[in-house]
Amino acid sequence: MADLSAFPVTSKWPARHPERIQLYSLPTPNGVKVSIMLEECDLPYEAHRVSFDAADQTSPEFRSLNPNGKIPAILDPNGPEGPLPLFESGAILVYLAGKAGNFMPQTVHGKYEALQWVMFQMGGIGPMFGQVGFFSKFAGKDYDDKRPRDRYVSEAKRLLGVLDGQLATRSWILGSDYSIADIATFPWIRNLVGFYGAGELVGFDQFTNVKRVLETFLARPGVQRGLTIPG
Ligand SMILES: N[C@@H](CCC(=O)N[C@@H](CS)C(=O)NCC(=O)O)C(=O)O
Repeated sequence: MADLSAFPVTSKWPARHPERIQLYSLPTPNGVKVSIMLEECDLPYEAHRVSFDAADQTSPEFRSLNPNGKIPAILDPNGPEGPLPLFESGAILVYLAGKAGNFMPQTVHGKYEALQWVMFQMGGIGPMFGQVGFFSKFAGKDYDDKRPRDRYVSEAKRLLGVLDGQLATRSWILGSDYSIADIATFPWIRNLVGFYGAGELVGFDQFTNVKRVLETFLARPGVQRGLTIPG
């Protein structure tokens, strides 16, 4: 039986199954990337809810795992060199792809292509779409000056155009194979048009290839399960 007692996060969220990957998350666009990946890979894991209402992400126990105070984070009791704590959803997806031997191309060129699109999501789509949400749905929507909102909307449109071009001749971001690039990206597209309600603002209807692949993504059983975890 794995001993995770050296990790303070387990005192706040006790592991009932310490031999399984421990996931600390919420079903947000960054959080579900990891639950979808775990479901798609069929890896055994135990999910713990990090409640934003209770500011759990700022607790010393959670910060001992992620000093950046953001979900998702994992603790793998069976890491290659012992228990492995990990935060940043992109790094977690790369790690899990290696562990499961799935959703990552086998060739060196293919791997870097996958990483390139994961970075595109992490550095572009995630942060920019997040700002669109702030300025169109949350506190920023009441600001009189609309220039910040317009700047982020315009950048979100540009990024959607790049993705739409990539998907014009492909089933998934890398081609015919579903990968961590898709798992990183499509939860954010769903969130932009769903939870943020910014579809009209960014002219989502014109991005027909992104729309098509989003629908295929959302129809996957592993995606549907992952979107609700932790319940
Ligand atoms: N780059 C990070 C971003 C994580 C992130 O922003 N998580 C949000 C939820 S989607 C969060 O924990 N927000 C809580 C807070 O900022 O207090 C990743 O991809 O893991």
